[in-house]
Amino acid sequence: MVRSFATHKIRNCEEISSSLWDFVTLPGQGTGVSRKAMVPECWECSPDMRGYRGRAQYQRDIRCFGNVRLEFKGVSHTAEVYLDDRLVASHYNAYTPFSVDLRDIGEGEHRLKVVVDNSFGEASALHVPNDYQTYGGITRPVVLERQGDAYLSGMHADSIFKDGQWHLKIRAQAENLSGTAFTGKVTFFLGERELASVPVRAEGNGGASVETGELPCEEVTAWCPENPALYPLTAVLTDAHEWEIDDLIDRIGFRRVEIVGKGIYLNGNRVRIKGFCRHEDHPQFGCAIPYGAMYQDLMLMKEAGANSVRTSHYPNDERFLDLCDELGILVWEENHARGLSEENMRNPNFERQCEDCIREMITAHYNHPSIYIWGILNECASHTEYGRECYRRQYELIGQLDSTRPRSSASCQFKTDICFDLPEVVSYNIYPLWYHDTPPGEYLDDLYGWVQEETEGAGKPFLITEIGAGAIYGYRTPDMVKWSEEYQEKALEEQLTAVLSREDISGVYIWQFCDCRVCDSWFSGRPRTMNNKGIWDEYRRPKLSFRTVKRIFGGL
Ligand code: ADA
Repeated sequence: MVRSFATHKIRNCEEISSSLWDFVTLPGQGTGVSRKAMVPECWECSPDMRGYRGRAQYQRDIRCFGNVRLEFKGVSHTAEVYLDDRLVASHYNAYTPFSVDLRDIGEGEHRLKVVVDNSFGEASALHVPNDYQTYGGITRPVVLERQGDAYLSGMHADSIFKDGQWHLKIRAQAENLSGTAFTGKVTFFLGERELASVPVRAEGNGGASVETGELPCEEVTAWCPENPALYPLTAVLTDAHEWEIDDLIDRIGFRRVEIVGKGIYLNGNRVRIKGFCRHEDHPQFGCAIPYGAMYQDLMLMKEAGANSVRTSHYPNDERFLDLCDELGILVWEENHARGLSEENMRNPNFERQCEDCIREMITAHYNHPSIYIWGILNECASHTEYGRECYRRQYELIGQLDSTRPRSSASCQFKTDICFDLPEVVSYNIYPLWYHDTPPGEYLDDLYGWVQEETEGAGKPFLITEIGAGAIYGYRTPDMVKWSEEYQEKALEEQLTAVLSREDISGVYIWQFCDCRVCDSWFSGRPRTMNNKGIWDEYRRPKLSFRTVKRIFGGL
């Protein structure tokens, strides 16, 4: 499945993943592999591809004709797409979707090849050896669609509360694949109810956007964690003959996120974040986590009493966000970056790859009510002038793409961050009792005081976006030493109490939900070549600290 609901009734679309494709490793790396492979997958999860870093090719035949659109929800990390040996698309970044329009395809079988590369190097500024694994493969679903001469390529909706009721303001984009002008209209429905109809005209081989006014929506229920009410929003494209030629179905929630003083507010109620940072990682599936396993992760978080998840450190699978919408779990979603130094940020590909990721993330995920904030550049060089200019440009781009959500960035630059004038929310990753033994309350007061007295982050909401400690699952000892489950539980007790006892602080994300694979080169500081700060281990077995987190978060 591609989403947790059907995104079209008129458009002919078919998921061509969830199937075996032909697979072969490409020359240049060890002995070759040539066999069938499951799509989606991470190739490292197959016995003959453990640790493979390089290029490989997936191939299958597709039967199609006319105008065809291929959408890849995620390929890790660089893709080249060929149809009948002609390069038709390429894309960088495992965590964002991309698509290609193919015109006037002749009737019959066509050969689809996807060359995938998960190697590191100068061309990859964001996928670098890091404290998480970069896998290889077609890791998310692939969709094949039939297009007419014109189709709807996107739709964003803003819910607005005014004059005592909810309104909806919708923007949609139409694409014209023919050489002559297209005229028609776009009709919007909330559920079965027609909201508005807007004329559209797109020049040949061009596009056109349409926008409604603020449409009153009586009798709708606000989306909130306690009652995550969702509504299908449909756009139907009709041509000059009134024929319905395409449609687009998304799902929305009526809610508003506001910053008032030091508070983050949802529908007028102050939010207190109690969350987990989560990598898309699993010992059997890598980052290609099946839908059911995503659901189980979220149910474990709810059992612990969490109300939010941080997609550390990249945009997540759309199906996971669908589940957060349905389960009422608030999401901090962020672009792809972790711990990149100024030198890394000076990679000539860095800025373009970051901005592409931001555009693709917001374009694809805009309508998810569960996303309450956009994050950027986790622990990058926000303490240098060069780094600050990158932060400034990326915050500015987010503001252009979405003016409805606050922005932030998880900083680790203790008392040296120079970017707090830029975001709406100030966020920090801190590890008292792990990387240093300062008492959490003392460390927090010192840092918070500096932000309030010395920076332009004063008076803004303040989030702890990472706090935690490591524990090897099963390592039990009364000695209360680091890496024991007992020590992790004790550290988290003090850390979470320190954060949540300070009413001014808007909340906390525990690093991290479960243990995850890290790159081989990180083995020295990471026993098992894993990041072991999970409250659950990689098989989602709870460590001792789960009971303490559950008590403090107010779990079931
Ligand atoms: C940083 C980083 C995380 C993880 C964490 C740790 O805060 O943002 O990705 O590496 O440190 O485990 O030390």
